[in-house]
Amino acid sequence: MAGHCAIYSDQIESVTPGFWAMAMPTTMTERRDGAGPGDPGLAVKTRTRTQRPPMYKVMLLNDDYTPMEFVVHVLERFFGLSHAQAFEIMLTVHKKGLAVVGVYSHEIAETKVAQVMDFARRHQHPLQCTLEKE
Ligand code: TYC
Repeated sequence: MAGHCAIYSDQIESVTPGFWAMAMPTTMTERRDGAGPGDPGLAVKTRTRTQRPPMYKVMLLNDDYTPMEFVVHVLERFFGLSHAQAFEIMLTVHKKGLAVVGVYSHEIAETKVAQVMDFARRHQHPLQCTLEKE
């Protein structure tokens, strides 16, 4: 066929840089910096946003039966609080109904809740501990 020539890309060893860009329709060659095909133009900066992992509040709930000293002990043992800090937070839970006792990654928060719930159950106290996404 006169004037017709098929070129297959796997038959070409090397082409001038920009060859394919020039052959392509403009919609395939538009650049964010507005430079034309084969034009080195300006470097385009891509902003990468580093996501912080979600954090979880661990909360203690009040009830009418768990002894105050037991709650203070739980706060010292599982949340690393001093006796004074533990007593203060226990009183906040007692008066307000609940309090945040710590903020952790999901895995650590789940572990704290499981430890407290298990410890309370083994001592036959109804103490409840939950987590909530911040
Ligand atoms: N309200 C309980 C009492 O009067 C004490 C208590 C405090 C219980 C905090 C649970 O998370 C709690 N013995």
